[in-house]
Amino acid sequence: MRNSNMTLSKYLINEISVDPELTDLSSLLIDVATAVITISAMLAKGALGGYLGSAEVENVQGEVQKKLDVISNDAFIEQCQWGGQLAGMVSEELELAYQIPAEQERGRYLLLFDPLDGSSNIDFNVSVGTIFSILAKEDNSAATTQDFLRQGINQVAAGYAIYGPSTMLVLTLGRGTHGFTLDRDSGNFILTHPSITIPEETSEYSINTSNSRFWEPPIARYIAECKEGSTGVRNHDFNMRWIASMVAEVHRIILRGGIFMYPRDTRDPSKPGRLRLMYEANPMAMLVEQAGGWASTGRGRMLEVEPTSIHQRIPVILGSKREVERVERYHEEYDAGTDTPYDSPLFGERSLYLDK
Ligand code: AFP
Repeated sequence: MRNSNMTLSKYLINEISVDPELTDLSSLLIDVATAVITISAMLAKGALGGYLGSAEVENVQGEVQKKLDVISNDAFIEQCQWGGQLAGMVSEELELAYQIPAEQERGRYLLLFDPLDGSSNIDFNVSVGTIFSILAKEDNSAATTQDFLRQGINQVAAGYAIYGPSTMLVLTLGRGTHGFTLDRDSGNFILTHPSITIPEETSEYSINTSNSRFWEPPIARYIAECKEGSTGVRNHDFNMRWIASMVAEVHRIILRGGIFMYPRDTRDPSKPGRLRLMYEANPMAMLVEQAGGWASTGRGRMLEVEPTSIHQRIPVILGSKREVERVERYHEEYDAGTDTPYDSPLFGERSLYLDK
């Protein structure tokens, strides 16, 4: 599978030979990869780097930023703004869209990113990641907020970096999902996982079950059935994983199958989900679809959601196709009132899970 000669640069040169229009996009992706290497180096230092702990400020989401959230955000902006490919950027860490400095050449691409996803894990040396999405404008005029508000199907590239025992960049330009591993000796990303395919079926689910009392009935039904395993309607046992780092979760799922859910819940009616559409859900949805999986809100294809704001939250259900489709079906049946009463012991008190 591994081709030690296929660096990210060579891979992109191949892509350009198929479509010469990809030249600027490829340059931008090289800048993104350089930012990833910078972040990876800082993370690898751990406590020795002096970067751990809180920055003691809140971001636009009302979350207390870690020092590394701030540093990673700066690294991304610094590395990507000077190449002349970008019209603007959106980051989880910035309230407003970032404008390319006036003296700087602009391009027509828009970069949206979460510089450090799962940062609550950093202090404990657990895998974290970076997620990014790239859109294209018609021209290279300065980006307005409206320019970013495009459905995920318009993404021209998407990817994530996972900072684990090794650092990997997983990427799609719309022609499959491919994984590159950072060779720390040469500083190159090497294509180690070409054309990743997510197994269609799975026996593994990922969800934060501490939120179960806030779930909607279709999710409660799905999880109850998984938990019953071979004694219930699914007829086989399931396993569960929850790392609280979406990148790590998605990475495992695209390599060995599974379903990831951060569904809508009733904790805070003003928030229809926890994850952000533009720089978390959409890029992951593109990667997952390009790997043969499916990504949904539970009530529709993620990539077709019409965005309303750059920091919009959305319910996320993604991974192995058949499982995600099953969860979509449970939503459909519930919404139509045609879901059959569930006779699991967990549903003995059906009102536990269903609207009263
Ligand atoms: P941050 O980007 O703020 O670190 O949040 C990470 C995340 O949004 C996502 O990676 C996880 O799936 C989720 O949080 C875990 O959150 P819970 O603590 O609610 O399980």
